[in-house]
Amino acid sequence: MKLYFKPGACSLASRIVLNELNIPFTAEAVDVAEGKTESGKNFRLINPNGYVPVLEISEGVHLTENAAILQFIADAEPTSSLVPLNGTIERARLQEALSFAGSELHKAYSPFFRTPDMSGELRAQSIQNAYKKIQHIENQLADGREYLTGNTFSIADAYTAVILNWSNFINLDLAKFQNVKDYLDRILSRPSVVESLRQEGLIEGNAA
Ligand SMILES: N[C@@H](CCC(=O)N[C@@H](CS)C(=O)NCC(=O)O)C(=O)O
Repeated sequence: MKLYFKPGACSLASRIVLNELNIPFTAEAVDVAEGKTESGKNFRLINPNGYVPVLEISEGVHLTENAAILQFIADAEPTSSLVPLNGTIERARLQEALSFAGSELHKAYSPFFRTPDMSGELRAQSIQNAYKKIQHIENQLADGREYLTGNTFSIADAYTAVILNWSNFINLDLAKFQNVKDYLDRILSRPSVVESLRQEGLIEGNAA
């Protein structure tokens, strides 16, 4: 399998899950602005939407969209605790958390990257919108659970943590969300996450 990625982008969630499950993979960086991969391929031919992640499952077979890719990877190891079995309420809960990450939380962070010099009223509104989505996670974690769907780490946590971690890059203060801060710290300290950050050059260190 090959992961097309951009360092630190949402494609990091797929890398975390691949590493968490010790699935062998290769990775190729994409310059999404230029529409070119590291080896010079036209990325639009791989994903006409022009964004990462893309998982190449075999020659010419490409899967896009975080929620689909994360489930596909984790379903390769059905006995792992990263995804519950299909058809169970637990799986539906996981898909609920993945949908929230993709269509609510991720989209609330997007304006900060689309308009990096955003300021004034627009930035204030974007912060309020992001806080509304983060508050939902804060509330979910308020019953003492360690992860979104209970006490085991899942693919939804990989995706959610990658997004929440962007707060550091856009100066979004998480101080009023103590549960979220503890949750993020817990995930960032997982060996698979540390290794993934290292592989993308986001932290220094030697291979695990
Ligand atoms: N709906 C897509 C969104 C993916 C996405 O937003 N990718 C961002 C990085 S986090 C990207 O590649 N943006 C570049 C662009 O849109 O040009 C998914 O869930 O996979």
